[in-house]
Amino acid sequence: MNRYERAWLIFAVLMVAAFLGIIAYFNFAAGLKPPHDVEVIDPLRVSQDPRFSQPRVEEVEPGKRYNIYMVARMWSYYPREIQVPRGAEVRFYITSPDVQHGFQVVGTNVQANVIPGYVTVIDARFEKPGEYLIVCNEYCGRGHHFMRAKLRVTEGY
Ligand SMILES: [Cu+2]
Repeated sequence: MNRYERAWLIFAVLMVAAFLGIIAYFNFAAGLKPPHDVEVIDPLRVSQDPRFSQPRVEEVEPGKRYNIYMVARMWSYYPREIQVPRGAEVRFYITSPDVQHGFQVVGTNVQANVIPGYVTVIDARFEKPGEYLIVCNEYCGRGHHFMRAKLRVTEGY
């Protein structure tokens, strides 16, 4: 075998080994895996789910823990305004009955895709009181740019 041919063959085999090694490392050693325990929901029956038939802020532990059930649809969020006290543990449950939306609380690191058929769960804590704009950052049709809501973080409970 030509020595260049042999060198390239060895190089290619080493590259494949390196790529498989990287995948194996992140899977087994670092434990990074694609999400596998995501709740599914029939997008046509979103309004029959008690959490989403009445989108709302639920006070789990006053001043400390809140669940927020939200529906993202063309082209609004429900509820349109939500309020939580600063520093509380906030868990968002969001779903979409129509197309994919992008839930983003501007000025924070809260941002996630909302995909019909799934319940998106996001944990957050807002330390700075004030009003935050919630937008849709995934183009979802003609009224996409109207799709927004408001988060108010209050000084205390
Ligand atoms: Cu949208």
